[in-house]
Amino acid sequence: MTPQDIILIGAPVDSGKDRRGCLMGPDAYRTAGLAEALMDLGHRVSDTGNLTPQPATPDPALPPHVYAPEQTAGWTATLAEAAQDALATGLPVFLGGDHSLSLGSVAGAANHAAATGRPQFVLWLDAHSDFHTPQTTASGNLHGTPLGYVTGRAGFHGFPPVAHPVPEENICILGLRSVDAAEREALQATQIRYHDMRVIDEQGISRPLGAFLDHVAAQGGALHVSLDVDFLDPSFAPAVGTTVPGGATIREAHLVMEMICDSGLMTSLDLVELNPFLDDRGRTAQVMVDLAASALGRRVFDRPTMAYS
Ligand code: B3U
Ligand code: MN
Ligand code: MN
Repeated sequence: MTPQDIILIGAPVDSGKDRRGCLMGPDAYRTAGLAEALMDLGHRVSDTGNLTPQPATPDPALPPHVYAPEQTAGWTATLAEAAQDALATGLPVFLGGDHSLSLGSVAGAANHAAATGRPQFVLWLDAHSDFHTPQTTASGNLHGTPLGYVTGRAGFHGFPPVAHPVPEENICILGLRSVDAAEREALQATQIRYHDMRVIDEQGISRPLGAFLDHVAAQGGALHVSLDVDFLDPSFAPAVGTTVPGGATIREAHLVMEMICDSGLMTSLDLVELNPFLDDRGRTAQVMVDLAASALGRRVFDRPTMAYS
């Protein structure tokens, strides 16, 4: 892979759910050697340190059970700006932080894509669909809402307006095995490509992913990849608050990352939901670092690029 300017952006977002610990994520990735792994691949790597959220005020129009909305709204504004700025000079990797950081990282990426005349695409690797709005979430946890926000669903009172919603048909979700009823109903009415673990069991992971990557390439798109720790099976990646058995294996996850790398399409990446407080001697942090390295060029042997669909 040609050397990239990679910008590590620490985003210790911990407001997207009531269980604490994701704020330690950025330092766990640093400790597990993310920058060194990417430099070993020949990339130029800078670490901007950790962001802090802008102040924001709670909006009374939000349902009262929504957890810490003003903090997440502040993070969203900060992260959208950081994403847009970083994309002007390189490939940002957001070190989360819980998945509510993606309200900002994806919105900012979409702003950058619009400014450069490219369509924005999103690959969501997750056990959950994260397609709630503040009105449909039963838990009140905003880490379950980023795809709702960036597609422009209504109800995000007090959050920055989404200047460039990501078109539904530009989104692919892989790894689903926990979808709430309200999300399922809403998702089924969209053009989003969503694939649960049954599809992966029946078809393998390269079929649905390859078809999506071919589509992104044909459209000349920019691709944001959002990797939730719980995409992986908890037996390999225990450091996450919302473990769901039956997830992707290490091998499936590396194949996903290698295919993303071969496609040459990835323009930004989130590493989210790592809770180091729940980890087992850093093994989940290490798996996430290894997956990021695969997405950015680490491999055993080169192989010719091929179309999958
Ligand atoms: N859909 C549930 C669970 C959940 C979503 N994202 C995570 N968990 N990590 C909810 O609370 O919205
Ligand atoms: Mn998620
Ligand atoms: Mn999840």
